[in-house]
Amino acid sequence: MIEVINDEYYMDLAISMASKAIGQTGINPVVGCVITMDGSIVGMGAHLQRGEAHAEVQAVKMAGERTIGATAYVTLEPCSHFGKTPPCANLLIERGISRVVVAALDPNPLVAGSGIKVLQQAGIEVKVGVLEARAKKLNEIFNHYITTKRPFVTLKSASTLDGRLATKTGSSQWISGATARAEVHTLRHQHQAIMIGVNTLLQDDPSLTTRLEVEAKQPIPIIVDAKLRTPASAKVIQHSGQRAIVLTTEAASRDHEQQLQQYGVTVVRCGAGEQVDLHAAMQWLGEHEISSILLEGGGKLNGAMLQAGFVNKLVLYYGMKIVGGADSPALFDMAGVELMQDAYTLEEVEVAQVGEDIRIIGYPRYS
Ligand code: AOF
Ligand code: ZN
Repeated sequence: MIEVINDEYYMDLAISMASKAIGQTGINPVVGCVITMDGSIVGMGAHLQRGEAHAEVQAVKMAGERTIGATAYVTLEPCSHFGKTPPCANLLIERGISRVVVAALDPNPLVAGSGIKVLQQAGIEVKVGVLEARAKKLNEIFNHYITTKRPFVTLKSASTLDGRLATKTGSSQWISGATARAEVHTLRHQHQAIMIGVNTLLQDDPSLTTRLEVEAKQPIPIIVDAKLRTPASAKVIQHSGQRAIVLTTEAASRDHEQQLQQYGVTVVRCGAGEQVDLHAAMQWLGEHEISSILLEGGGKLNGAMLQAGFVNKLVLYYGMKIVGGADSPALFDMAGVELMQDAYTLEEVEVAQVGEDIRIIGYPRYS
């Protein structure tokens, strides 16, 4: 195939650079920038870490003198505000860029179109919307967090074809094959935190670490534990790459809280009810700059999070197995809806074969 060289061609390169940085920019977006002049690429850059240079700054640096009359391709609208770094829109103007091609607007209320305006007022030709759908998906986490101040939650599961997480005796290894299990570690790398229920912790004692062929980012373990039953000896407390957060209620034992704190655990009391108040929990996590969570179940927590409207995306692996059993743990253990028309439905569904398993990705519609 011969790829025709046009605006999409260079934007594709910028998106590609940004996409490899998913998971490493914290609450910031991933952004890529390519600068071209006289038919050549003269600068490239990506935003790699919060607090560090924005993509445009990196690309301009590489381009050096060759920015006057150049075109800049940016996956996200250049910023117009003073954050941890000065505004990129001003930088592009100062460096004499004459044309800016943008994939998607920045939903950050501090920017939201004003970056484009600043460029246009300076007489720069601006084109918006090149590969926009891809660019928006690339920053689905950032776009959600910056507008709601709550974490983006991806629910990941491995279940049988009949929607069970284990057999009636609790046997669960393995439902999905090696290829699917390897993908899960990439998902862990790409999320800031990983959430499980205390029942899963007590049953499986998982380590919740990211294990890849290369060095990977370790998510913060979050345990939803109303009665504070998490033992200090649990692997997530003793061996995880990051200090755990345990979400509990007012009634939880102060002594046990102190014991967990000795291991660096943060215990957060969310509500005074029987269950952890998920609204309070999500609020707290958002305020503490956790912008993404990989939810790895159990069925009760999956059900509660879905019912509360906090699940933004589903990545469901189905092993080609049927186990039956009325009491086998279900993927969504919740009261259930009365009528089919009240079912939770998924949008933008993607189905793929992954090794011997099927992977379904979708976005729940809440209305
Ligand atoms: C861009 N290019 O590469 C990025 C942008 O705290 P700061 O200074 O890093 O600013 C963060 C905000 O800037 C972030 O919320 C988003 O609106 C924008 N990010 N903008 O032009 C970049 N990373
Ligand atoms: Zn910027």
